[in-house]
Order: sequence, then structure tokens, then C-alpha cells
Amino acid sequence: MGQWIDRAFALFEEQQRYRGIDVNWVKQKLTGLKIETPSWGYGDSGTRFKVFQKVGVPRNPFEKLDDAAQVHNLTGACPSVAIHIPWDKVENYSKLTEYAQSLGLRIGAVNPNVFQEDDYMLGSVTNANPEIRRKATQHLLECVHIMKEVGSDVLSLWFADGTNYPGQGHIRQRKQWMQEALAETYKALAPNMRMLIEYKFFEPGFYHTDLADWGMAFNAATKLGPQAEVLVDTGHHAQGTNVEHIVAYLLDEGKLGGFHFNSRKYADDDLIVGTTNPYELFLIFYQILEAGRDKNENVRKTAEHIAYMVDQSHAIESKIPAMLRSVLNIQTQYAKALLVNHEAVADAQKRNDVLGAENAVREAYEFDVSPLLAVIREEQGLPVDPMRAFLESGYQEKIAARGVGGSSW
Ligand code: LRH
Ligand code: MN
Ligand code: MN
Repeated sequence: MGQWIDRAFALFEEQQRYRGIDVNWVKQKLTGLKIETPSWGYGDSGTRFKVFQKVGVPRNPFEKLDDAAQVHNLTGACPSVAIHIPWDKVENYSKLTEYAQSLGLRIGAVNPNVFQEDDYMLGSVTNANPEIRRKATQHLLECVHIMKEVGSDVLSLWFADGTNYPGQGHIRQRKQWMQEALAETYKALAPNMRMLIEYKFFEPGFYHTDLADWGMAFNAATKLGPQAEVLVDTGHHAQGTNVEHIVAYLLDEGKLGGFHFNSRKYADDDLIVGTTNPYELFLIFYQILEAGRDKNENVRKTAEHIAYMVDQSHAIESKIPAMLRSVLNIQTQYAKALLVNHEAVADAQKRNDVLGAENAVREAYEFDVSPLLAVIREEQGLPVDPMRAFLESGYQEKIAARGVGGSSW
């Protein structure tokens, strides 16, 4: 393998040098990209029609970490794992933290869950019943406490709150209740913590959702202060929405906090990242890298501290290979975006050269980055083909001993 990689990479390097791209910088950026995987992506999941139970699915949060460690060991890119409470509730969070550390991992974002209890059927922090609103806010506060125990600096908030029928809820009143709960939670954050506010335009509410789009999340975050930012889940927009435009806008406002990456064809499909929309992913990274060159330091800093997270659930596929596929696809699109020649784009834009500008962006996407990825993996002592390495490792066969009926989300 080594020989073809070296030859292909030499050609790639020459090609990029000719285009004015610094391949060493590209390699540095590529190895610096860290992607958080979600604990719930290792458990059983499905659609509202059926959750298929798989053999070997983790039975507890510790086993989820075991599986996440496989993804990190093979890619070197996934050192942190997001947890969802109470899906990942444990008696002793220091034990979970220490276990993560023993595997070379750390706990990442803490996701409160205020959508799976019967009490929350008509809303959590926006429920008309003040006791339920209090219970939900208490859970958010409990999660800030858990963050301190596990050493997390990201509180990732998503609310299923919404209504199904006109008149079912007082929309403006609910908006105020939402802000009150967020403000109380915000106050509990330690100075190093960030609160990321996720939005989604529908589901489970089909008439209205309290935080339906980036504008509402942005407004809520702006009112709260600098530690609150917006989280963009790529599956949470209406068909045809220009997600990279939202990304650019939030970057410019210093309010882009993180991503939940997944792929979608129709709605919040939660499919493997980059399977149906790789060009969109590339264009998102193009916007981020462009913002990373901005003369405004705040914009540059925002681009640097983005929390990249995967949020996917697997109805039919094996969990660990599916997660690997997502991570590899993200790396591929990031690598391609690193090849955009921003001067060439800016130059074409200045001349109002529409086709020239479009070409300067697209041509980066058309390069084969596999030699580059192979080389950076080799240099880090990682398998050149992490998917194959996993399938040949025997791990999947080993975890079959867990049987069926592992944890599900
Ligand atoms: C909601 C969502 C949110 C949840 C996760 C399980 O659709 O994207 O991030 O926490 O799914
Ligand atoms: Mn999400
Ligand atoms: Mn979602």
C-alpha cells in the first residue's frame, strides 16, 4: 500500500502547490479536526414504526464508551462522546469520567432530555402547568451540575416543545417561558461553559415548535449573553434551506456554537453523515474556513471553537461501522474544503465573474483527497482504511456476547 500512497500523494502535492495551496497547512488542519460522537448513536434506534434490536448493542453507558473508543482508536479524530441524560444516567459520574479517560476519551456535550417523560407530552419548559415547567428547568440545572462532575464545557439543548393545533398553546406566552428557563439555566453555567441552543422546524410538534429555526435560537442566545450560542443540526431545516448561508450568518455574528451532523433526504432523517448531501457538507466547511480568515478576530475565534458533533441514529445499519462512515465522510469533505483557493474566489467575486467564482469553489470539491487522507493516517500511525481495519478486528464478533436488547434511545 505504502508505495502507491507515496506516488499518489506526491502527485497530489504537486498539483496543489501549483494551485497555491500549502499542503502542510492542509495536513495540520485535517489532523486538528475533532468530531464528537453521540452515545445514543451506539444504541438501538429506529423509526416510529419499529426499533430493530441488534446483536451486540451496548447495555449501559460504559459499553457505549467502549464502542466510541473503537471509533476514536481507528480514526484518531473522535476523542469525546456526547451524553444524553437520563439515557446515560449513572450512579457515579466520576466513575464514568474515569472510565472514559482510561479509554483515551472524555465526556463531551451534556444533553438534557426533557421530551421522553409522560409529563412532557404537552411541553416541558413551555408547559402550561407550572409544576412541569419547574421539573423541566430543574432537569436542565441538574445537567449543568453533571457537566461539572464529568468535566464538560458544553450544554446542548434541544426542546421537543411545540403544539399540534392552532390555539392549543399561547405561542407568545410559551416563548417567554422558554426564555425564562434558558435564563435560569444560563445563570448556573460556570465561566468556561457554553450553552448551545438547537432548533428544529417540526416534529414532534406539527403545528408550531417553540424554537423552530435559527433566528429564534439566535434571538434567545443573544438575549442570554456570550456563553449562549446556536447549534445547527443539519437535518433540522425545511427542504431546500441553504444551511451554509445560516452557518455564514451565525459565524459573522459570533454565534455559531456547534453542529449536529447527519444526512437527510426528506426531514430529520438522522442518516450517516455525507451520504445524501456531501456537497452541502463541503460548502458548510468552505464557509467556516472562509470565516477563519476574517479580519475580525471574533469571527475567527468563533470559527475556531465550533463543537463538531455527530447526531445520527441507525435504524438498519451496524452502529460502529455507521459511525466510522460518518467520521470518514466528514474528514473527506473537510479535506476538500481545505483545498479552496480563497484568493481565487475573492478575485472572481471582485470582477463579478459569476462562473469563475463558482468554479473556484467547485474545483476544490472535485479533487481526489484519498492520498492525502491516507498519508495523514499513516503519519499518525492509524490504519489507512479504518473501516476495513474495524471489520477485520474481530470487535464486532466479540461484542456479540452482549446479546440483544441493549440500550435504546
Ligand atoms: C432532535 C435531536 C436533538 C436530540 C437528538 C436525539 O431531533 O436532533 O439533538 O437531542 O435528536
Ligand atoms: Mn440534533
Ligand atoms: Mn434531530
